[in-house]
Amino acid sequence: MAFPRDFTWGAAAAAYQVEGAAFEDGKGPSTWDMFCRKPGTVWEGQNGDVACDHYHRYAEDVAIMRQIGLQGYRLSIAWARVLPEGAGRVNPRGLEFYDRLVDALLAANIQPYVTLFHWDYPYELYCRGGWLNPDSPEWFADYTRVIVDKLSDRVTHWMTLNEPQCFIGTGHSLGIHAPGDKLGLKEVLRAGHHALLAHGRAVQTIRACTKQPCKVGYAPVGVVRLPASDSPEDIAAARAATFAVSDRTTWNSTWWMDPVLLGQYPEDGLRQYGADAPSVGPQDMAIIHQPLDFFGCNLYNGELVRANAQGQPEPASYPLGGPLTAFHWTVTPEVLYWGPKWFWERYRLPIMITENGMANTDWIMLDGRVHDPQRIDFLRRYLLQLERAIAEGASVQSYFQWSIMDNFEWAEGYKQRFGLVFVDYPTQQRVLKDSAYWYREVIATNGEALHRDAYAPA
Ligand code: IFM
Repeated sequence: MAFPRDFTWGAAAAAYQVEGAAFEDGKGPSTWDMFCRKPGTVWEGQNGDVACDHYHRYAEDVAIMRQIGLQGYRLSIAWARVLPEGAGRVNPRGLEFYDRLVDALLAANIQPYVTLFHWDYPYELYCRGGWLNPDSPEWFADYTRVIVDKLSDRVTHWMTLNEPQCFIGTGHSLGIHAPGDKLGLKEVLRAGHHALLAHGRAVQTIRACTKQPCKVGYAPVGVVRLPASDSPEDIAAARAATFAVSDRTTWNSTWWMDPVLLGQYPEDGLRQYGADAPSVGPQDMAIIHQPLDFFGCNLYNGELVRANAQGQPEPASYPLGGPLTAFHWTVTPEVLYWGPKWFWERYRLPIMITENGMANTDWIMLDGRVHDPQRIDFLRRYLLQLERAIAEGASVQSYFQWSIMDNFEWAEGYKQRFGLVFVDYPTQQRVLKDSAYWYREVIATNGEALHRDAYAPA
């Protein structure tokens, strides 16, 4: 068995996607609260006002996590719940929610893994320029201080930003996520640079303010290209493509990882973005490049690549009729093999898989249960690949399934169901899916159950 004895099996969610209580107890608006109100932004005009009502039902949800046997739960903090204007005034009732949640998790023997920013940016700060404002890293550092002062007597695992590629690219360039902007590349990359500085300032703040030794990381998307075959040429091409900035979008790994983990923007990115690359102040890289304890990485799928006649990467087709999730994402389990392997080789920092999972067409069946064999098969295939990466030497410390329960899937609204737990939104009833019972076995056996071919759900 490759999974280390102290491996952490967990699941994840994010504040705006589950909490609800969007305008309660003094919470300020976030860009997502406002974005959802614009016609045509979210499927069926849905929003996160109620979501899974986790704000009120967290005790029930923690009891479910305990039933599944989770060892860790990755949650995020809603910045505007704690600082309604994003800066300045603290809302004690907002802070108390996270206080209660952390206590409940620890009482259930579940370690909280706290992400400081998972996309719900305070609306008032957005009106002051948001990530484009050069003060935005300091706003984030000040907010971080409030959270760390309150929770670090109990919280020992922190992540700064979730998926900067998405909240910068999807939110500020494509305009299909909050705040819904379609800025030019120069502004997009400037906003991104400020987000990276915010990461660095937050790490400094956590280290300075923590009340006990803690571990700090970061959770970008792992944009991984996968070899179309086992040939050494295709493998080399896929590896090269994984670490390349090959277009003028934000959708790559190294632009967002190299500054944080190596202290510099990648050369090919600087060439690719040219005059649109951000200007880097003399101290900027020192701030961004803080020592980290782990490298969080969200991995779902990867595009296939093969070597052309010159050995250069070129796109390869996904197999005809190959499996697709309900989101129409490809199913490529090897992303949990090549991703951790290559990221470990390049960055030499222990890895946490901070998100992985799939959207499925789940519903409560006539027998009252939610049968989701596709998700069990998906997770089993992916986790076997992760085990292979670990067996070959990649240092991987934990795995967080996305998501503990069905939730608000951003522009897709409630259409996509990623949860181990089914949520019937009109009644807020929770039903454990077959995959939740299966995952319980995986956790209880530290991965041994992955090798049982005919697992019959309880
Ligand atoms: O739901 C999202 C999450 O918020 C960020 N990573 C991808 C998930 C699935 O789309």
